[in-house]
Amino acid sequence: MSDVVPSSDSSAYLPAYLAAERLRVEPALERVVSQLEAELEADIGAAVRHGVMGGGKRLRPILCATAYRASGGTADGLIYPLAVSLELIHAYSLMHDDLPCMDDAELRRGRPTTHVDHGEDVTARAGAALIPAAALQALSSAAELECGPEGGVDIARELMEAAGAGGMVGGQWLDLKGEGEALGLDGLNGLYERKTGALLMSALVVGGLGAGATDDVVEALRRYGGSIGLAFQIADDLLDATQSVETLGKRPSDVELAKSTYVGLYGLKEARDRARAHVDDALASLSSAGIDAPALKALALFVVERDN
Ligand code: GRG
Repeated sequence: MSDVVPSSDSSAYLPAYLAAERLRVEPALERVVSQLEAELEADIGAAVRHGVMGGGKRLRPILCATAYRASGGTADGLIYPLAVSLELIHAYSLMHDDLPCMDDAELRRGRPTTHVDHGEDVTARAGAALIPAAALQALSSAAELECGPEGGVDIARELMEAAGAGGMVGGQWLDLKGEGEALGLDGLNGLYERKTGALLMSALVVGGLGAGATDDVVEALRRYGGSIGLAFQIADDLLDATQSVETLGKRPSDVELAKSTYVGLYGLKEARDRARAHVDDALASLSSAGIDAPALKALALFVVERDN
């Protein structure tokens, strides 16, 4: 099993890989958003467009498509419609996370948050519309990929479980409850695994399932996803503590929200070391299943070395 990227040790190709991937993700997202705009009231559709099409790294669909190829998938044109179902859930989560009843954020991806431009009630409805849209998108694109009825259900279940109470929603709940409290390592890891890690992990698993990968490969992708999920959120803590509002394009910061973070627990150096150790675990998971995927290796490093 291998993917299209020649080598993982050169840092030069990753930006080109990410840019090429985004060029495939954006049109697939545009198709879904246009269809939703046609179905929804104009104000809700406009908020959906703001929340989904406003930039972002597109890491989850890129991980999904990369895992698909690493698992032997070859229908390259058909994986992006499936991969964007992950981004629809991610976009809704950011729209709702930024609402005044949650993090009350005014800036995201360098722009006013969706509710600042479109209002709270419209943003709440637009975000909710993205949840069933994501499930339907996963089911219809799994059918196009000829995953079979069971494969489609497995994919949709994976996505919805990751998004649900045992995953992202549950993690967000812990996050909100934990504001102003000093969480220890176990509390913080449990929160991060659910709030951020579950959806990142499911991006990998959905890619593997889309390719009809063996159980061993899917489980290795799951372990890889779990490790990079933690590394990603620790890197987020590091960025939050070290980068300007302009670089990050978001406000408020964790400190302003009185959140527990790895930086608060361990300081910058140890937090960085711990993030890198999770990347090593992710790479070991790939090796253990014989997955030779330079792009997945490079993406694991990107997760901790990114600057926004
Ligand atoms: C009902 C309690 C309840 C929750 C609803 C709002 C919500 C569900 C979940 C929020 C989950 C959340 C905001 C997790 C943060 C994940 C995270 C680190 C986001 C930043 O991801 P990037 O860096 O963003 O990939 P870009 O902008 O690049 O897409």
